[in-house]
Parts: sequence; structure tokens; C-alpha cells
Amino acid sequence: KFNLNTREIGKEIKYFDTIDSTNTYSKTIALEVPHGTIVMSDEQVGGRGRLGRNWSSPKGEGIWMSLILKPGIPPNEGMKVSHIAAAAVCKGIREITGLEALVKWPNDIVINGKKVCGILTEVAGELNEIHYLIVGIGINVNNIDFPTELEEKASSLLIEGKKKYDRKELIVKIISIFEKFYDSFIKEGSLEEVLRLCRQYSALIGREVVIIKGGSQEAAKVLGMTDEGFLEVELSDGRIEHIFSGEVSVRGQ
Ligand code: BT5
Repeated sequence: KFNLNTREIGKEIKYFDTIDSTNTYSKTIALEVPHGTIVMSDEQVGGRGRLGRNWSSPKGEGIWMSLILKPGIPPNEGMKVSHIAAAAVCKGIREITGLEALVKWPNDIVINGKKVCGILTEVAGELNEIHYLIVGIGINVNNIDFPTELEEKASSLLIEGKKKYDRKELIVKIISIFEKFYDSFIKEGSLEEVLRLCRQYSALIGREVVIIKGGSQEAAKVLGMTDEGFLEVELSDGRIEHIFSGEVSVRGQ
């Protein structure tokens, strides 16, 4: 049971002990459930990242949830909702734990350079309008052990804060911040607060990075984030480029 004091988001919550992936399941019910429905599970056995990658989702230790949203916006605006989620998770984690969570564009939250949260936004729709949008949020809360290949790059709130955190309290906080940001985007078209947070708490702005595109890599310096949510970088030959998706890794990390 959750005491969500939200207007629409999370009015209906579908809770599972175990599931393959909350995003995959959400797709199968999205057209039948109300806007704002949340699917969460204590464990995922087929948790997904982007591009078919895996998302480790052990039982009882994290927040593995998907928000089913039906905004009347064009599909190419969907990424903005992903930024809204990143800003909400970053702010929520900071308020509850006091830890210095940063947004690693486009969809990760990191603490001390390690990933504690990933966001997977999937859009279904036509040229002009989204039918639904699924925002999958995975947060490592009380995880201690990671698969060996993740040890170097992943962490949890427990590891960074050296104490256990109440998952319910985090969910309530994050969802209520998310709804506030989402409402002002949908009703007023404003992303002001979200962009301010993504810039203020950026893990990338001002850093030397490597941009990975397909098979090739290019060194760059991150200058900022545009109002559309693109990453603005300066390449080594001085050209300025706006990147709208993809992989960016901080050099030396
Ligand atoms: C993501 O993908 O970061 C998006 C993750 C979204 C997970 C949520 S959980 C609820 C919902 N249901 C789902 O099935 N998914 C969503 P990406 O940027 O592609 O990062 C994936 C990479 O992160 C993997 O290849 C690993 O290197 C790493 N990784 C896997 N599990 C991790 C974890 N628990 N913590 C940190 N890093 C992890």
C-alpha cells in the first residue's frame, strides 16, 4: 500500500513479486489501463536496458517500475519525458538520502561516478501522436552484490550511503516530483525546472568525454544541454555538435 498524494500517476498500481520485465508487461496492458498506471515488481528475471542489454534486478533490493503514460504529444517529444524522469529521480534521491546524485545524460543517474539508476523509455504511436509511452525506472536501492561485470561501474544507495533506505518512501517522493514536472510540461509546455536540474546536476557538462557512435569513438568536451534536451559538445576539431541519443562516457572513468 502506498500513500501517493498524486492526482493521476500511480492511482492504479499493479504489483508483482516476480515478472520478466515491467516494461514488457506494461506494453501488453497499456491500451486497456488508465493513464498513470504503474507496474512494479520485487524482482525481474528479464529486466531490460536499451538496445537489448540486460538490467540486473534482484529480489527485494531495488525499485523496478514502469509508468504507463498517455500524453497527447508527438512521438519525437517522448525523450523529454525521459528527461523529466531523470530529473525527478535525481532530485528524489537527493532529498531522501542527501547523496550527491548526478544525471548522466541521457538516462542514467550516477553517484560517485557509478550507475545507481537507469531509465528505459519506450514509445508506441504514429507520426503525429503517441498512443502510449512507457517509462521504465530501475534504481539500485539496497543491493550489495553485483554481477562481476558490473562491480566497477554499478552501485546502490546502500553502498554509497552506508545505510538501508525505505523503497516505499523513495517511490512516493519520486512519483510526486515526477507528476509535478510532467504536469507543467503537458499543461504549460514548460521544462524549465527539469532542464535547470539536468544542467545543475549534470555528470557530463564541462567534462572531457568519449562519444560512441556505432563502431567509432570520438573525443569531445561537453558544453551543455539544449532546451530540446540534446547534449551540446565540442569535438576536437572545434566543431560544435548536438547529440540526441547514444553513448557518452567520461574520459578516465
Ligand atoms: C538502462 O539501459 O540503463 C535502462 C535500465 C532500465 C531498467 C528498468 S527496471 C524497470 C523497467 N523494466 C525493464 O525491463 N527495464 C526498466 P542501458 O543504458 O542500456 O544500460 C544497461 C547497462 O547497464 C547494462 O549493459 C549493464 O552494463 C548495466 N547494468 C545492468 N544492470 C544494472 C544495474 N542493476 N545497475 C547498474 N548498471 C546495470
